[in-house]
Amino acid sequence: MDSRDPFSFSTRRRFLGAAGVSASALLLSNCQKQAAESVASEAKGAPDVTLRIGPVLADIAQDHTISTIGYNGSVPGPLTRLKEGVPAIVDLFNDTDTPEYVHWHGMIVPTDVDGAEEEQSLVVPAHGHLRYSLTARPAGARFVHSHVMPMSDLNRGTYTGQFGFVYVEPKNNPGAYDQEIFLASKEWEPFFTTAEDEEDSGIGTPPPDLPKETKPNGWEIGYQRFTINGKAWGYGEPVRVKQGQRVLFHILNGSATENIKLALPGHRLQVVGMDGNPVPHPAMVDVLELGTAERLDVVVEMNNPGVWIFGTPKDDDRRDGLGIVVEYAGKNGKPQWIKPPKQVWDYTMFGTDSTAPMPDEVIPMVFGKINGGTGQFNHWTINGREYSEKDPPRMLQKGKRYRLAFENRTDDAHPVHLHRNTFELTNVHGKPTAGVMKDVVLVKGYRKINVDFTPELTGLTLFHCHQQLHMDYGFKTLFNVM
Ligand SMILES: [Cu+2]
Repeated sequence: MDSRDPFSFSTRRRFLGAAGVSASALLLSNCQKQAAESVASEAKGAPDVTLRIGPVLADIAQDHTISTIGYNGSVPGPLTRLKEGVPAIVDLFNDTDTPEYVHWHGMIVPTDVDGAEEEQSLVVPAHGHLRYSLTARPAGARFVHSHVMPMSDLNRGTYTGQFGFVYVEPKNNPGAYDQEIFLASKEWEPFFTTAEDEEDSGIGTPPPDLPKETKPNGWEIGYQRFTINGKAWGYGEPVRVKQGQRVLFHILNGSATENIKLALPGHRLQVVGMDGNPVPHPAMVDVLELGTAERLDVVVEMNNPGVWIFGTPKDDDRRDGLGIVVEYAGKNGKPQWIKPPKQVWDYTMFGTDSTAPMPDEVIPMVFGKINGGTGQFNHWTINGREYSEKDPPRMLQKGKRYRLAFENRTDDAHPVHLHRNTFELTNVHGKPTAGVMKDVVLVKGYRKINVDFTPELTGLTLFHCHQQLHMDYGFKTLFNVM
């Protein structure tokens, strides 16, 4: 296997033996109370992962440098490779003036190391250090990102460059490909706008009993620049391929707020995994769709020699950088773009049509919106309530199967995420499905989706919309697993 990661680097890890590091051992506690560098830790030895949070200047396009916060001086941060089931020592340094949370998205880990304030996870103090051990699982494409609440501050949280791929290597790697490429998309230079995203394919019909809006829509977020792997297309190195190769792409939507589409002209894209988990029915598509924080594993047969833009079908965003060049050996010239056919993304294409087992309990989750009015923020509700830390978490029992029945009574698409668990899509827009395992699902406007999960780990578990502005203004809730 020729593994050339476009951003491969210095963090290939040495895996320590398990001596002194039990799988579940949390090696540091009370860190929130520690002021800074001198954190005493029982986790001895060299770290397997080091992330240093700090300012980054990144050249993202010709004559265009951005100033942001990132991991280890680059955007995205380094690709972190971990081995499934093997404990790893993690060192987190924070060179900024504000405390940070580093969230291991898609991993089933204890609350202390999950990196979410609502779960009372360990914090990385301002100008401080945090060390702990975690055991990575399940295998597949995960990622790490800031989990602070930026609210109206567009220089914090997921609006910054604090994100990076985590690949949890499976115990058995099928390896049926010639190259493995990691692609992470990102938007930069966010600004407040009143313009709503015009294109939202797959929206449903508003329910007849929906009350009439009394206020106009509040702030939305727009962006000036777009990148894949930190570069506008044509500026960074292309993905270099040879005719006849099978290329496995791991793709991450690293956006704070945007749901995106991607197409590679002249090629069909076989989706083999979603959110890092293999799908039961790998299906061919022309256009990929990724809600905020979703990942896709995609196999492409390179059988159309040329120089192509693997990019967004949205002309404005592609003009502003959202894409990467795919260049066949021996081919050169201007990268080509061809508008892909229209396609409605359908999760059930990748599942089986069997009916999932009945859950022990169904938990209705109705998403609502309270328009903020011009120059204000919209607020978001689950079952009629905005998140409040005063609300007691909903209790769940470890080992029971729960069904979250999402009903989106808003016209926005919500990429909703459950921490510390993997869920199974069991019904999409009224159609039963099974076998698609995810940790984020994009619930389009006025649509219903059911997901089932069986909590394996006790403790607080956060559920939220991954659209940062939605999460910050009410769209989250806590479970507590006993
Ligand atoms: Cu949302």
